[in-house]
Amino acid sequence: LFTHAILRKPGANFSQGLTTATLGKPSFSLIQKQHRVYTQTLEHLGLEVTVLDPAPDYPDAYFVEDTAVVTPEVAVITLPGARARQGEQTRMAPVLSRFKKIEKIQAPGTVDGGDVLMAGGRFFIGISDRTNTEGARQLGAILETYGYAWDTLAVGEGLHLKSSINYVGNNRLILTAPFQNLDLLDGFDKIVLDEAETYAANTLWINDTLIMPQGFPLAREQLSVLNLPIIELDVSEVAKMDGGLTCLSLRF
Ligand code: CIR
Repeated sequence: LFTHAILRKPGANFSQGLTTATLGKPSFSLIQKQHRVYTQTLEHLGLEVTVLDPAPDYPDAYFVEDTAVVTPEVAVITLPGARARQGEQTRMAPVLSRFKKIEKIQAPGTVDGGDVLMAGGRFFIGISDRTNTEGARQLGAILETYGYAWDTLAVGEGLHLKSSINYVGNNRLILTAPFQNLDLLDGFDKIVLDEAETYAANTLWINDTLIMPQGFPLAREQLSVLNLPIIELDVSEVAKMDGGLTCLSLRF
């Protein structure tokens, strides 16, 4: 059960963050509204939410998920793989240290939290343009000391592992087609997304409620077999910056 979440508000310069998306010009007032609704949704689900102020030097800093990997026992402060984002993690460390014991990824290792998936008590670490094998090795070594099993897998397309795979409870993954036949994921039940709806892979499972991005009817139908409440949120402006629902919070 998650009891806490940490978020950071997007700042007025958020559109200067990194992006490869070609979805148009993002609106500050609209992302502020979408971020508020997201915050309220987590509060309604019973989480105690800490909302940090924007970090003006880091336009991507509201994607807090990338700065840490939080387990019940420990918060591992990452070293984000994008040079422009290195430094966000040092802002997060003191905040998380109020809640958890802290460990840190060290250069030349890099890890973005968006590449780290916890599924059924074990960890999958995506190797991507952001997370390198040395970062994965360091993270895995820390997780092992707390009794967790871990594996790496290649992210391939998409920014982060969790752009393409997420855990939705009850031994089930929601994922895009390229990941469906991986031996490593054999033991899981899978919801495989339609090619037109791959963005819905970034669905957030919180205390047996599913929060999914708005506007993916096939994915919604597929998820309905889980018999969990589903909340759809509009994150159009977040998507324009290559982000999604999971990126906007650290949950623990
Ligand atoms: C970046 O490129 O780093 C940001 N614009 C988006 C980060 C999204 N984070 C995530 O998927 N965990």
